[in-house]
Amino acid sequence: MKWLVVTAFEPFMQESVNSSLKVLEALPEQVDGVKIFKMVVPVEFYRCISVVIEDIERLSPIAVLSLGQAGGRDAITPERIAINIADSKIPDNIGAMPVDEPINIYGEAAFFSTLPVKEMTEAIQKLGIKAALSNTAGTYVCNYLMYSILDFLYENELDIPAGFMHLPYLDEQVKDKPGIPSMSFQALYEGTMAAISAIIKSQL
Ligand code: PCA
Repeated sequence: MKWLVVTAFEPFMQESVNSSLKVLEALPEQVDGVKIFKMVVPVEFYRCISVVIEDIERLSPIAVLSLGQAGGRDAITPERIAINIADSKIPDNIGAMPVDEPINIYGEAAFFSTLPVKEMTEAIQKLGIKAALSNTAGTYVCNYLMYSILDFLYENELDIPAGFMHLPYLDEQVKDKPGIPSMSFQALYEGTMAAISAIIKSQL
């Protein structure tokens, strides 16, 4: 059985939904013969990674795609790089707010995504959905999870491609936020499916 692990985050800050979680919940059980293993991750710096590690080891998936919400972005953005720093201006869901803190004091400065980020971006754009390759996943929990997964795979010499993709707000989330960009659920869902197909294609 071939698995693709897809993770998404719980809502955070004052939001009652997270666009990445809405998309995760709607994903089919299987894409192109590969089973999708869905994981919901808490928006907590120090716990997010421990939730995913066990299943990655157990399933030995063909790849790991993590999803998160980047409120304010106007495009679906595969992330190129994760950096070894947690530097937060807002608390996580249990109040932690690390400042200038290395994620792993013995770790590499950064890790590049090992997913086919350009193919993912192009596959989304081909559908007429706005997508762009991003060169920063920020310094909040999403970057923390992306760095920690890549660090774990590197340290354990596991040859599993992994990376992150940020999604804009859903239309319903910006009703009280004038001027802030958003996308329809359909666009976020279809864009994510296109990225998943690109990942699977690269692993065949
Ligand atoms: N987005 C946040 C954390 C959880 C999420 O969905 C981020 O970009 O770091």
